[in-house]
Amino acid sequence: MKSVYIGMSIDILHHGHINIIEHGVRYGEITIGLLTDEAIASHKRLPLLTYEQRYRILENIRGVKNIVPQKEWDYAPNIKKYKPNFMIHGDDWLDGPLFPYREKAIDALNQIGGELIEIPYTTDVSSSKLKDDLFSKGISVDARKKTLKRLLRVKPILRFIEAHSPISAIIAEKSKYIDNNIFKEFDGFWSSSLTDSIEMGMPDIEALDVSKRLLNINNIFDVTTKPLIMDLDTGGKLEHFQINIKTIERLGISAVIIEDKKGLKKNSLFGNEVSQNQEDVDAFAEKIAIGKSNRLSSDFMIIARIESLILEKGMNDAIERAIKYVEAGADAIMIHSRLKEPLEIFTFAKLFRSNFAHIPLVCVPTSYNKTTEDQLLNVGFNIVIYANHLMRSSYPAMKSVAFNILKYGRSAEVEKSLISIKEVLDLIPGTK
Ligand code: SPV
Ligand code: MG
Repeated sequence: MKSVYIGMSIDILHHGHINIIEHGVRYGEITIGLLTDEAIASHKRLPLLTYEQRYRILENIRGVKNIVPQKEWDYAPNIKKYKPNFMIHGDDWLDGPLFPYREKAIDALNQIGGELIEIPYTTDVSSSKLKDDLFSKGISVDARKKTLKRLLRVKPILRFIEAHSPISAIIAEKSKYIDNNIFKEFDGFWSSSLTDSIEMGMPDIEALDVSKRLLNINNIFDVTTKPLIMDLDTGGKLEHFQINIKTIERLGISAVIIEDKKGLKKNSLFGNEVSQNQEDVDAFAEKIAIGKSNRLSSDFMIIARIESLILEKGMNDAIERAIKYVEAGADAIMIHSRLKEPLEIFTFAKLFRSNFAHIPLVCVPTSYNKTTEDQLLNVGFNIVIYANHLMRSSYPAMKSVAFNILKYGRSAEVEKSLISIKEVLDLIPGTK
């Protein structure tokens, strides 16, 4: 009996998959290389179903003899490992983003004396289209909330971007960068105290109350499907924090970040230029513990944010606090810095990693903005937050248009810098 290898994700099973399997059976005994969540997330959105769930579906399909994990997007490592006589693939990779993987697969097959069989792609169905249709209907509260922990398990580094309104969140959710075999998108949203406050014309001093911020997040959730991390400032009074945390989790928010400041907090990027004080380490550890005990599920994360570097208290203070906060139950640590160079952030990350190999580490590279995600990943960060960029980009655009309408006494001159009315109609389904 000859052996046949087919690589598949089967997140949404459809007749296109069955066509490939039925075709494969004619050539021999089928081994499916089931793409792991990690492999899929390296090139696409996280699958709806986990590896285990997809495995269960697959093992019940006629013709499937063996299932092995395909741990990379690339088929070549498994071809070399399992040495099949044939590999079956749809002919949809003769050009486009999958083409380089075809070359690699052919090369691997040549090395082991295997043969590639390409069959006509089933054109009346597309997994991506089915998925887009599903997501256009929204996502359940629970599924959204769980996504952050799932992503942390399968992706080396996550990128979150600030969303201060539903439209900014739609832009954040839909932005994609695709080039050859690079695929990038934002993994979720940051609800920033700074930009939520600015959006309301208020200072970033915890004056905007949590209920108004949650109303905004609820509106964002109405029109998006990605997970959200909420900046909860200091968390407020212990008694209020306990109550708020439950409401926050019930809405489907995946994590809150609370910062170890007390009294009237000011924005961290001002550091010691303004008067602001750090909370006592034990008092803050207790706040974390109280937050943890008020969670509704383990899917929800409480992330402790350390302000020692912002307030120039030194690296030792930062690390000591990190240790205490993790011991108190913090699910992750955010370290903040307002320096233009990443040296102190890197030093902290290395020290932190020597104490804790697996606790996620979060950073907000607003000031050290030349530092790349790859560099941050290399020193041990797991989440990068672009904390205010959509708000900051909209402001100069609006200001310039307002100015130029005044200047010219008409709007013709600004038209080229605007989204067209046609694009506005296409942007939100149902507008036309
Ligand atoms: C925010 O976005 O509100 C933050 C990050 O807390 S920072 O503004 O850098 O303090
Ligand atoms: Mg903030």
